[in-house]
Amino acid sequence: MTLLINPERFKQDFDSLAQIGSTGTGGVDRPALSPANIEARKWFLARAFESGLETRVDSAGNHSAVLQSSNPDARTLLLGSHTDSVPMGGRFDGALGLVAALEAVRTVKDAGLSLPVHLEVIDFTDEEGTLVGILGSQAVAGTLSAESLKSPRGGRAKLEEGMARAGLTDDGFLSAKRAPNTLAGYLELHIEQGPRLARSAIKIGVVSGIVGINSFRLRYHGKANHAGTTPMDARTDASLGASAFVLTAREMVARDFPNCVVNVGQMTFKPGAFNIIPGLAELSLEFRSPDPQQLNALEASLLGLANVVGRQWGLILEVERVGHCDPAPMSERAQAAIAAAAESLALTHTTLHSGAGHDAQSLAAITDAGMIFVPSRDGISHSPLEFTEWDDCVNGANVLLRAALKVAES
Ligand code: HGY
Ligand code: MN
Ligand code: MN
Repeated sequence: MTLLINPERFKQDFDSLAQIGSTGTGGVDRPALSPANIEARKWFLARAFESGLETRVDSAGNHSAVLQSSNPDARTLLLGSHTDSVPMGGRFDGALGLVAALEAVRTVKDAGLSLPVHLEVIDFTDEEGTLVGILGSQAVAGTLSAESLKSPRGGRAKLEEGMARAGLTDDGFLSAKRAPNTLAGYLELHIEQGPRLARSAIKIGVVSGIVGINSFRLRYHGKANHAGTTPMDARTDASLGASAFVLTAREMVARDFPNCVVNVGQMTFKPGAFNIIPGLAELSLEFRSPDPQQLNALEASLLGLANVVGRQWGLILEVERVGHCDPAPMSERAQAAIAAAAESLALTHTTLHSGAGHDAQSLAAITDAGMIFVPSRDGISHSPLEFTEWDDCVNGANVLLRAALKVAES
């Protein structure tokens, strides 16, 4: 097995995609179903069509490029990732994996290989959760609930806006499930988004499992009042409870859940004026654990803490669950194929767990799912500073190609 991707064509595509929604500072701003994300998906289908691949869009808005097997009853090996980004994100997160998958399938087509599987490159809708989170892949896995569409972490209004722009419906999302017996597996190349590979100078990460993520919107209700005339000891200031919660939550997790993380990415005070004591503080709470039981324990501790802090500051706490995805182990079969592919290219590799969420954790529910990591410079991601050396990108794409051939033949 000596097949290699075409690095020039791969780079040309990667750079073209990075122009769509470019921040001008090295990153991209392509939130799910935004005009920029829709433009990126159109670009993907056009490139796939030019390459002679069959293009499809399913009822969850997942965009695909397919290289059919000569056997019409063959199962499908999915190679995917996502073109949506976090606001002001990096140009590698998601995009690298999708363009590498397109390049790998084109390489198979150019080589005239006849495989016992259909190869399908797939761009999943809203991986990042600016609307729901791993939305398109949950739809394919059949694990998406109607509930999660009603109160998504990006807000129902923003979800409806994106759905209208892209011509999507709740029913469409809920009817996009693929039958597990039609699939031969799922592979995804992705940047590590952390420092481990870069620090160890190891070239390839074989992902063993992916973290579980829960999200809540917390609202602390206090009393808006005059910022100048209200005595300091007579205030019911929502901002104080919110701030106390953020600081104590961090201390608690570092102390009691050292292998977990917690983040408050948004905090809004209302009415929101210089001279009004905030009557409402709204926080976006997200926390992660590699273990399902621990994720539940972490949730109980954080919500318990949020209640105690609310009482301490005389505030009423409102809690709304806006997201949940289970931790997922990656398939041994996929991990073995990835490790063998790395060895066939004389690339060092190590097994590691993903602290980032990915579409692969949805697909793990219905098929053999595997992920390949390549190093992130200084471990930075979800920032325009996100960067991976191009040689590492090419290595990742070649490992994806060869792992796909191994999964296809096994
Ligand atoms: O948030 C994450 O972990 C991933 O980048 N979507
Ligand atoms: Mn990603
Ligand atoms: Mn991301």
